[in-house]
Amino acid sequence: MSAALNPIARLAAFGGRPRFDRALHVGRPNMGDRGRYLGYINGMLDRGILTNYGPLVRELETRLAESLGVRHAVSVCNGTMALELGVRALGMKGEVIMPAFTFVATAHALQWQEIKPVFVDIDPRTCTIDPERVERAITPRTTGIVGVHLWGRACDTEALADIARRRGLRLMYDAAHAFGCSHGGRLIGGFGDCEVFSLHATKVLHAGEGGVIATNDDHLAERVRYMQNFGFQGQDNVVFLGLNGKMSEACAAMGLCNLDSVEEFIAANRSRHERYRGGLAGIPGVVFLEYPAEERNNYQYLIVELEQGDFGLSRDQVYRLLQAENVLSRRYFFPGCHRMEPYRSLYAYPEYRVPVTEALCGRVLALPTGPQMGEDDVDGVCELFRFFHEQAPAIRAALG
Ligand code: T4K
Repeated sequence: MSAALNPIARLAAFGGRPRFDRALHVGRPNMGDRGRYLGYINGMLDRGILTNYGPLVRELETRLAESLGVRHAVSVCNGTMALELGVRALGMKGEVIMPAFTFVATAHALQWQEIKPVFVDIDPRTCTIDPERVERAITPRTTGIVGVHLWGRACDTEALADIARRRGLRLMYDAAHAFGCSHGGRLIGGFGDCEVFSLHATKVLHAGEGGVIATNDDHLAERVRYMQNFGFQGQDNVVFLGLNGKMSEACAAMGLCNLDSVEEFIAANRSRHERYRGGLAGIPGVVFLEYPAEERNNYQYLIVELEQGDFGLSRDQVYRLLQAENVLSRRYFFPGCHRMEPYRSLYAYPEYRVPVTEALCGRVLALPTGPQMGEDDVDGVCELFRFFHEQAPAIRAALG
């Protein structure tokens, strides 16, 4: 197979025609039934209710709360806003402990409110925040912990709940990647004080833009609801400092339409995951990120780690070679929040404090997956990896 590929890939690796004639993206939106979507939109236009907690937003919230098995699913305009509202409604301030290895929105949601994000390392087995490091990072100024269920793999919720209870801290989860994932047989959504989902276009369930705060705490849900609507309780009564964090009806229409099809998206993701696993098996230096077999996952992210010594090329070399082949992989989440502004300038985080994060940041690649990818596409990406490995000395020499 790789012999047949060789002429094309060799040319591409050195500036010829790419292996794929269209770009393969990470994060192409999953799309539900177009007719159903247009039905929701037509209903919205007929009613003339475009926002301010309309019927589509209400229906989405009800269905999400049912799907997640929680009492409240409060919709907002995006996942970052959901994080900010959660942090604020929980009364976090001072310092909050979170992993350095996440999308930067998790950190921004804290810093935007002048809370210091205290970055700690991750557990290499799960790539989620390491509870032992959390315990060691607590100071008198610490008010909370934000865990991130990275790529849908759950945090050690038991250990974190224990720390939060013993030390009197609030506990929130960034579950942006984790819709439809479980932990200990329980769906993610009901852990901690609240869990926050992103419904961004790149997520397994999306509304174009959107976010959700899931909680079983009636009081917290009420606070978040008021805060995301300028602090209004009723028509004239403002009870909190608030802002405009509302989800629009058009976004809710997209969310409802996709919720109808989310199990199909997950099934498609899973079949690509299995195909990649087979196609990449046995290539030295390619470590395939597995999801625990006993838990549910949405398989929205297809992650590999590259060990340069065994593979023969660095992650960054492979990233660029793939780009030349029209495979637009992503280095999620390079280089780690601690190395981004404003954190790099504001706080000093010597590398040794997050060594697992540092190592992973240099090795990780997210590959295109999902319904956009045919089986041939997956096979083609795997062939490229095999070819890059086999030709690594020649490629290294050519790249200089
Ligand atoms: N917490 C975590 C752990 C997160 O990962 C995120 C977001 C958040 C919080 C915040 O949630 P939101 O506020 O976003 O709801 C993307 C997404 O913008 C972001 O939502 C996501 N995580 C992050 C992991 O990835 P970029 O800058 O990498 O996205 P971008 O625009 O390059 O899109 C990725 C690819 O998707 C593109 O190559 C093309 C494709 N794409 C994208 C969009 C938006 C499409 O084909 N169509 C589209 O409409 O951040």
